[in-house]
Amino acid sequence: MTIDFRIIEPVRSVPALLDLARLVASVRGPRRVAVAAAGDAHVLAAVHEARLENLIRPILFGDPAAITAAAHEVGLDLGRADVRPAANNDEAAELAVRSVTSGEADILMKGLLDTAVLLRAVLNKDWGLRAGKLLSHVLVYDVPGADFGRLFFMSDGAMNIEPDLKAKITIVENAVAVAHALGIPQPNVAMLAAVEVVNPDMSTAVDDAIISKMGDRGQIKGASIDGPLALDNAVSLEAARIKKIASPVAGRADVLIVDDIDVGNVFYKTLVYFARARVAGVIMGARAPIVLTSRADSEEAKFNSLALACVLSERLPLV
Ligand code: COD
Repeated sequence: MTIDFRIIEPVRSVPALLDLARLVASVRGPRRVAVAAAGDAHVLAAVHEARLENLIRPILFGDPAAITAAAHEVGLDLGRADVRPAANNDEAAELAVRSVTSGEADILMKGLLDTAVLLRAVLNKDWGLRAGKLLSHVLVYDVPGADFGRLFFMSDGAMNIEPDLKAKITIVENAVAVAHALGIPQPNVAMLAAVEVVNPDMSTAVDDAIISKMGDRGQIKGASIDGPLALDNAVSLEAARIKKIASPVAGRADVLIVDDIDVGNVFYKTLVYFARARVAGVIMGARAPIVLTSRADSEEAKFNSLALACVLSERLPLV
């Protein structure tokens, strides 16, 4: 049985995303997840939870002693878990990536290793997960208690350090692809800057204006794009009205595109630490979804990210 994603209701919250992941798993069965350097207590706890919910089947790559010790830290008995020994983190990353490349696993997940080590393995020209496209990170979040009534998508706060104009175009496309997969066929994309006028001295605003025009001309499809917009008038109709911005995107943005990794990373951590946002994150553009949470992320964020990757893995044809 296949799932017709065109008839999926728009996903408006992280709990609704989890429900969609459960629906996908109930129809298509659990996804296989290759965890690189799996000796991390919170990663194992999230993986265990997703396994219990029958969303995934994990394959744990790394030092078996470290994996067992991390499991004990959170009271888990690994039982008959599929543990694949690796001599060090580089080898764990390579084996996990190869497991996805070979088709054994559907999703790659980062465990206890440096982000750059995993990403370099992902980008390896011979056995990595490149699909001829820029890879970028997409954060999906909602803010409980706020009255937006929708999910937001923010990119890129975790992979591309200082994307140029060309990279930003793919960053938009990757984020839009996630929105489509969650039942939002024509998301509103706000290209964020400090201002909502095109100041020629501000390179972010200039890039935003170019991408916005590309959207108008249909060069970027499946989304309504506007920018530059400041964050307030991107998400608040009232702020957009006060600033007299006539735009279908202003105040109604679903997708928020930031200029560089510093803005995106601070944005993300502000959401989590000051606003208690519910978050899920994934790297898009590769041959399979990649779950790349950081050590300090909660077990819940890791579980949510696995659920998001499960939904997306249904929609990403292997190249
Ligand atoms: N998508 C596709 N290909 C890429 C990408 C990308 N995003 N980035 C680099 N490449 C390709 C390049 O075209 C090149 O062929 C090769 O990979 C190497 O490129 P370099 O020399 O620019 O790459 P590296 O190895 O120096 O750096 C790549 C990283 C992804 C490791 C780097 O960009 C990085 O450290 N990003 C930040 C990750 C991070 O620390 N995040 C923190 C928050 S979790």
